[in-house]
Amino acid sequence: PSVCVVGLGYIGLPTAAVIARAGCKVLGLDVSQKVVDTINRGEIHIEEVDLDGLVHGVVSRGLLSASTEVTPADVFVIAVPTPFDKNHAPDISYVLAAGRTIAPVLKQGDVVILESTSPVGTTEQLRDMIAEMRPDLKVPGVTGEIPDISIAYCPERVLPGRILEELTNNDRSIGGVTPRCARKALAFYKRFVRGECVTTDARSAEMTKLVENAYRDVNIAFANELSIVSDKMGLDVWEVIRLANRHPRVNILSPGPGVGGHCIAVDPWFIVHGAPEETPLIRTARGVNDHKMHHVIAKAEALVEAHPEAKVACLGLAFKANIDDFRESPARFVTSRLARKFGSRIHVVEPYAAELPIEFTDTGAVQIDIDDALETCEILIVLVDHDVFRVVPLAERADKLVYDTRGIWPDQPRVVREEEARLKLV
Ligand code: SAJ
Repeated sequence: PSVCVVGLGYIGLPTAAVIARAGCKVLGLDVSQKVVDTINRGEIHIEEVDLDGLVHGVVSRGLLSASTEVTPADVFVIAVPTPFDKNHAPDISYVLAAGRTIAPVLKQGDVVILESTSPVGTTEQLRDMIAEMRPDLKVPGVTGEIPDISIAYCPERVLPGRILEELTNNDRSIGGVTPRCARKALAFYKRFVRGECVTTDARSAEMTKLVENAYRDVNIAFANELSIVSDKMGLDVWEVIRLANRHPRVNILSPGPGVGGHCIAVDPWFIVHGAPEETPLIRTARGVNDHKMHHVIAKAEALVEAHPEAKVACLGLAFKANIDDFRESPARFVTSRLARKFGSRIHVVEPYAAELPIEFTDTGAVQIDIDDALETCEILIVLVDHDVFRVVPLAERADKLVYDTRGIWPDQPRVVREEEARLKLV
């Protein structure tokens, strides 16, 4: 079939490329002319492991092209952002705009699939909008008649940094507006997904996606709460978690400087917004994870203030390990706060960044590499668990004052806590 992927961002572009690799002719649709031009040159505008080679290959073989103008296709895959507003209410306007764009070119037999993370009921809203715009088409689930088109919800669940691998290997939930729609979408995903594809209804599939990320958020919140409790009790949270995880039915996640990225910190709100009275746990978990970042800022500031002569290295800006994605990153936020407060005392180590982000301009903070940091800085604040930091041997950091928010150096002498006791911080 010919496929149109609407939205060529972090999910849409890799998805379009993988579908093209499976032999389908794919048109990628995006509102940005710049993005369209980049892809048509066989280049990419986002960073993801191995994506550049794949896009270059499918574009040069004529399987993938990009445009700002929609043309008819057999399958439409919508992968546009669904942000939230300042009250944490989901904003599905990009989904509806995508629906408005494709509605005029829909024809009998077409399959429309929504992949964007969406509040429960969005796929049906999309269906209703298409029905309104195209009274000539029989849409599924409105009348008992056999519909002209199929509409389904199939969330992506890929992990940034492993997108291409997970796109093909992960299991997929495929939620049809009707069972027939689910079967049509299933036949499409079977073309390029090696994982198991499980069919369900659209609302269950929408909720499943939100639940997966809320589950992770709640579990990270548990770890983050433990880290704050352990601080207060003078315990090493990493040691406690390591030991607890030896229990066959316990698997605690890792504390960190807060939860970043564009999914885990956002999606739980879609559940809370849909059922505010029934979601105290999910809401509290969000609060715990947001609070953790401010706890880290306060501790780091106290440490830096207590050593006015010391040079400080902040290790990592990315939102998690081994990727060059700096959006919604607690590490970046913590470091920029320190840079604004302490200026040229702050040295930023981020091997995945060519230069410091814009908010560091005029702070006086400078970017250095890990070797310079180990040579010149007395305080090390670990904010991201990049492998390049993890492998620094104890001999090179034993005399440093370390605040390790990720627990990458379990063998580090417990200097910070002693400092804190002195500062009456705990
Ligand atoms: N984090 C911790 N401790 C942990 C695990 C993660 O502090 O033990 C932090 C990370 O450092 C990061 C944040 O949480 O700041 C999120 O990272 P992540 O690796 O948990 O997730 P994302 O945002 O990269 O991708 C998630 C994945 N969802 C789940 O694992 C349930 C991915 O499969 C989804 O496709 C993606 O969200 C998405 O697009 O929804």
